Amino acid sequence: MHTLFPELNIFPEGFQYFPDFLTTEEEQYLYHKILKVELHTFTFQGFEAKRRVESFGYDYHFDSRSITKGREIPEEFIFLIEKVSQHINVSVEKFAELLVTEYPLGSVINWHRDAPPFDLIAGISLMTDCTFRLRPYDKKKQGRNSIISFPVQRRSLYVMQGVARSEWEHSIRTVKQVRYSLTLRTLRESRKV
Ligand SMILES: O=C(O)CCC(=O)C(=O)O
Repeated sequence: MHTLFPELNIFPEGFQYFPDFLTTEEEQYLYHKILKVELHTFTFQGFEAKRRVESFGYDYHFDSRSITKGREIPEEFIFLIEKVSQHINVSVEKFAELLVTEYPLGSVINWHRDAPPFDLIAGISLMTDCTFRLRPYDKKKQGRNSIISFPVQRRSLYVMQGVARSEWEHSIRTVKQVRYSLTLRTLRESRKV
């Protein structure tokens, strides 16, 4: 496993980090494709977040915690799915959803576990680094010393599954420059619609 701190392996089981996953050319290509995606402000229970999103493949509805089939994943992102698939040895067909997110200057993503219908999460970061944080989901295990905070660099890939996905939650600290992420998700077997 390639991690930023290979000698320390600070991550919970099921979290992997791969710096320099994209080439600079691939990052630029994807950035220009993202600019063509019609993003909308993320809202949750009536509150508007600063970040803007669009999903393909499946759409997750936060209020009902359910998914419906979405628009097809655009052709220009397929090479990315193939690259991730090869890198982590998960078949292309398993990647059911692509979420495109723009984090404007000063935006965050607060502590959360990923949406229940999804299983493996693969996150690709573009245009700037961010500070990513993990902490136990169980409130009794939370505390200052339980937070793992580390840089997630532009052009990197992280993968969350297993314990890191189910027993930990994650957040991203305020971004200092506009960040984009492409999140690929597989579906839990029981959630296929
Ligand atoms: O932008 C990222 O890398 C994290 C995305 C995320 O956690 C989410 O959309 O739930």
